[in-house]
Amino acid sequence: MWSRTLLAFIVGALALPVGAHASINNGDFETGTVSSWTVAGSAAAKTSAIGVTPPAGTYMGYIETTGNFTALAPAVIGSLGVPPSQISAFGTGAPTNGTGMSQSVTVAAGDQLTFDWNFITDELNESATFNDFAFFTISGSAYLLASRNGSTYDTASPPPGFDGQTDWATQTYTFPAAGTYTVGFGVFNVGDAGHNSALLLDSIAVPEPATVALLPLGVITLLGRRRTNQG
Ligand SMILES: [Ca+2]
Ligand SMILES: [Ca+2]
Ligand SMILES: [Ca+2]
Repeated sequence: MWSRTLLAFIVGALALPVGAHASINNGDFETGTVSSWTVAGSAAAKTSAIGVTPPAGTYMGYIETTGNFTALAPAVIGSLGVPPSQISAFGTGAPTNGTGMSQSVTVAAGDQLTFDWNFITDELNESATFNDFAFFTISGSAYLLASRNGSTYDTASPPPGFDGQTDWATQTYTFPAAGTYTVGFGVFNVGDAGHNSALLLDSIAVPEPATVALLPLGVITLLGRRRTNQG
């Protein structure tokens, strides 16, 4: 009797719908590509061969400011769907070219986006005029992650072609309301189109809601009651 009830409870718990919740696709880049992401500019999945070790797995995302496949700022900003004024405020000068990468995700109120990022730049021994920067976007809003002039850098063993890196950091964002949001990332040259800067990304995710994690506690509680009743 009890065991059947318990079994029914466990099966029921496992079958509980997660709700209107979708995860980020290919947020760990372990496909070895940037599939599932909408790209404006130059993006790729990279390995530790570039001189920076990804925080998880073999691959990390890479978007850059300089090179033949980058895009002009208006195209990148348009792709990310944010007001240009928000972006120009980050760089103390007009952004020229770079890359944006985005995808949409459906979340519940209170869900949290988390990701690991590292900004690497070749601008550190150039004029401060060239204030390259990186940011993330949530639908119509942009948030600065790092800039040439506004961040501190580890210059001990820079990846080839760059002067330094911020090193990996974890960023979070809590969605205030349920809905479908565009999650985006961008990186821009400022002042000219030379001297590369790149934003490295990994483990971009919206973890499962906390209610799912609590379910095993319910099972443990029920087991505890069962023992009490028998004793
Ligand atoms: Ca990875
Ligand atoms: Ca340099
Ligand atoms: Ca630059």
